[in-house]
Amino acid sequence: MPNRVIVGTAGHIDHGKSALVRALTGIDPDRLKEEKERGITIELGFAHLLLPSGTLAGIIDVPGHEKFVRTMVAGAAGIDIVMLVIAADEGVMPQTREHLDICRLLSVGDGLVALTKCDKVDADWAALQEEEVRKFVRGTFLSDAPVVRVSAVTGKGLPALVGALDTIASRVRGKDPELFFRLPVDRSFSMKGFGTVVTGTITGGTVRTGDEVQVLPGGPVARVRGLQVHGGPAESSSAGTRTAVNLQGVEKESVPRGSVLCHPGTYAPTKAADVHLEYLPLAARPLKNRARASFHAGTSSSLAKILLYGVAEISPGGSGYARIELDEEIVLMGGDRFILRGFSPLENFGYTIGGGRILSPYPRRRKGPGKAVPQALPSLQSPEAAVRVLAALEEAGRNGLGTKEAAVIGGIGVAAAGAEIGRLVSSGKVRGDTGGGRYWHGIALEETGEEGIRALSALHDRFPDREGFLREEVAAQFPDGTDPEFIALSIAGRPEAGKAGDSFFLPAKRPRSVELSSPLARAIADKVRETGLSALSKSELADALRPGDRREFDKTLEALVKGGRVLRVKEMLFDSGAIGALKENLVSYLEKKGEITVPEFKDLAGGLSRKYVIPLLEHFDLSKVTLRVGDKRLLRKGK
Ligand SMILES: Nc1nc2c(ncn2[C@@H]2O[C@H](COP(=O)(O)OP(=O)(O)OP(=O)(O)O)[C@@H](O)[C@H]2O)c(=O)[nH]1
Ligand SMILES: [Mg+2]
Repeated sequence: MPNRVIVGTAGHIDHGKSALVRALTGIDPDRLKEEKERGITIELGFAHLLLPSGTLAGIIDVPGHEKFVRTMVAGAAGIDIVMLVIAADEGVMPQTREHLDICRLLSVGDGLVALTKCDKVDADWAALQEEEVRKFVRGTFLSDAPVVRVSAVTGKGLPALVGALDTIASRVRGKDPELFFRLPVDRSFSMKGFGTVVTGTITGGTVRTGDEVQVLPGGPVARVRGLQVHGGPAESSSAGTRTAVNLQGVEKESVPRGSVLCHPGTYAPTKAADVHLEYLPLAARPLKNRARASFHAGTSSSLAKILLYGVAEISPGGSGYARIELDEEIVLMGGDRFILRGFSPLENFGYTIGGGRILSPYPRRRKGPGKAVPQALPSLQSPEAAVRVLAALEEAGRNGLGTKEAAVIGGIGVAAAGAEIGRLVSSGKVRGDTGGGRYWHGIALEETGEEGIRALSALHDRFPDREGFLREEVAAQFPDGTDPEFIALSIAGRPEAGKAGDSFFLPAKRPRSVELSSPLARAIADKVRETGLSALSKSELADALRPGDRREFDKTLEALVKGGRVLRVKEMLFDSGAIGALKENLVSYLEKKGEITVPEFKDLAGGLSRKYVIPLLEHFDLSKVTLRVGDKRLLRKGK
């Protein structure tokens, strides 16, 4: 596979972007009749160019008209290299600026300036314009970029332009093929005999012929019937490649521009995101909290409300953290760039006011966002994936995160997310549930643990007779549907809580424990010991002792059974000391003789009546001392 890059044009209307693409590639990017008639670009145009080094450059030609900036943003979203086209006769114009701002905000990494129409000016003028251009790009990512003088009419300078593109292409860092597959659709049409075809630049992962793909937001699942890459059929296509996908089972109307193709169960569309945004210096007024703007990411856009964190407004040229609330669902990933455009209801076009970076596409629900900057947001900007994943878990709070969501928020592949989470679990900063499907930050664990203790305490107050409460009962005390397993996990780590079987309790709040050294307890224990192996039932014991308070007697007896002083076998109450001694005799008998019959056991127990003999033997079977074979007992292995 040759190395691939995506080159996008940018620049003011009529400065010669499309003419330059045609001169470079022989392909006319203006396909529409209306474009040819009016001599302007309306839709995105596509071409490709094989660079001398063998790198294949996909070219996206954008419109320069100020009414079509929205289309330009969609085109610029996937590009690696910008070719900023400035006509030598006109120089820098409003959309030259706006397009450069957009490329900068979209974090386009590299590019060059094509100073075109040089056939229309003399060399002195061209030199003067070149100087102006250098001043113009100062301080931006193009400050050291080549400025190449060209003419699409005479072809002068084109080889130098191709050479400069090749040099830049060689240092482009490709898009990540480990990410979940995603293709923001920039064109959708139907082709006779093929059905629906969509095109776009794959921004992550790989798609193959035969794959099931989901159209988001809200679209159907379809099958990939075929792929085309730069005019030829392909079995698969990966991140960074312009690709045409022939889809089976969907109409073109259900895959419009702005929708996203992905594999089912990977990305989820969202109506909110936490972001870091930059507000452009040319804006006329400060950006106010709750301002409305149009939001553009990938090839999609939506009207949005901007809720500022920590400040009431951002001055022109400033930046800050914000929650974006979208009117329509969009597919977003951590690290995605976006553009904000102002709009005035009186005109049908807007102007670029800023942009920035998605920090979390699945932000936490917050009461009254706009108060303070959430602690984890700055960490979500970190270049370190480990820091971002930990911050994503902190943000997720008690909802926790699965590995897939962590990958989408962290902007990394799912294998990398799994590895980062594994390291965080080993370091003790993060805990997972037993199935390993969900993970929580230590802070969430701590907070939920505290709330769990309060819930347990309230349950003890309401049900003073209960010894403990199941995790589901504790979970029901939480206002939202917090995962009971997570609640159990968080309470289990608390020193103030105890656990018996499946129940949690607060030792301090359990029903007042019965005093095992009370006179009544001693009387019961003594009586049981006296009767030895000829055990009494509870009512016989009560008759013998005649306790004043029958309820107290019941409680005390239960406590003695629970505490292990009295052994209950089939409603008969034995002294556990006596049973222990009998067990020792039995074991040494079996060690010597190998087996024991019922009559032999009766003798061993000192001629005990059959009423006790059978239940006791069964007790030893059940407690895995003996093994019954026919009418004999053998010693269990390991005893
Ligand atoms: N003399 C001369 N004319 C040029 C050159 N490049 C483009 N033109 C002319 O400039 C006009 C606009 O060129 P386009 O390529 O359509 O400009 P564009 O930047 O694509 O315009 P939009 O897509 O509408 O923003 C056309 O009439 C071209 O023939 C050049 O290098 N020299
Ligand atoms: Mg054009």
